[in-house]
Amino acid sequence: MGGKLSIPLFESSTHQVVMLGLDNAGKSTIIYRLKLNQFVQPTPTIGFNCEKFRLTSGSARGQGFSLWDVGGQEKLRPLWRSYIRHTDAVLFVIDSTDVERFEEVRLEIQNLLRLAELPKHVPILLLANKQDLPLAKTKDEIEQSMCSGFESHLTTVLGCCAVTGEGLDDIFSILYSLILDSRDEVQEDYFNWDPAITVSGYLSFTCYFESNLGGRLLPG
Ligand SMILES: Nc1nc2c(ncn2[C@@H]2O[C@H](COP(=O)(O)OP(=O)(O)O)[C@@H](O)[C@H]2O)c(=O)[nH]1
Ligand SMILES: [Mg+2]
Repeated sequence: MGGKLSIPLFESSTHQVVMLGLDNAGKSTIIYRLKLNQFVQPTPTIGFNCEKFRLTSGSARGQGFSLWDVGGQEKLRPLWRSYIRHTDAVLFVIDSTDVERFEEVRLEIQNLLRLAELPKHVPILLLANKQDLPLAKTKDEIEQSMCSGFESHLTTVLGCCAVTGEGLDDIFSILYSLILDSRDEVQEDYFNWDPAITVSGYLSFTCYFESNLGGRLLPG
């Protein structure tokens, strides 16, 4: 009997997603919930965890995701910088009840955008976690207080609860569509280059070269 040639129906690739957020936001609980489909009481993350997922249904069917759960304690946050350089998306988790630390969250997000130079094509999915608790701020309240200054990055906010799994069902489809939309934007930027700017840049470089460097670099 001859073997069947199997041709994949969907393009398959693995997307790198880094999970950031202050300690106690619920990052590890979310990753366990997604992996095991049950609540696991986590211990504080030292360093990082990485879990791999491959989707078998939904709009992200066939896609792989590596979720990097990076420790959020203050002394570990400088490590975020090295994770965001090669990521396809950021999943930023917020404890929606911890209003006292909202300012700290805002500062960390700003640092991420400005100091750590999160590449412009990397989208951010904010998870307003712990929506089961009575004092939790709603998704809209979190969006209003956290999302100014995000203009250069595609951003979506989702409310969720890592204990019950509510709000996490479509997380990979949403991540996948954010990643695709961001790539489209990068391509548009690339094709929208202005020939006038390129030509004037070339001319000014040529003038600069001839008046400042030419005499010293050209033989004779
Ligand atoms: N009530 C409630 N507790 C949560 C939720 N998500 C996480 N927790 C709890 O918050 C604490 C910190 O969670 P953890 O995943 O370790 O946070 P991490 O430091 O961001 O990884 C743990 O006691 C979790 O059980 C949630 O959605 N609702
Ligand atoms: Mg953790």
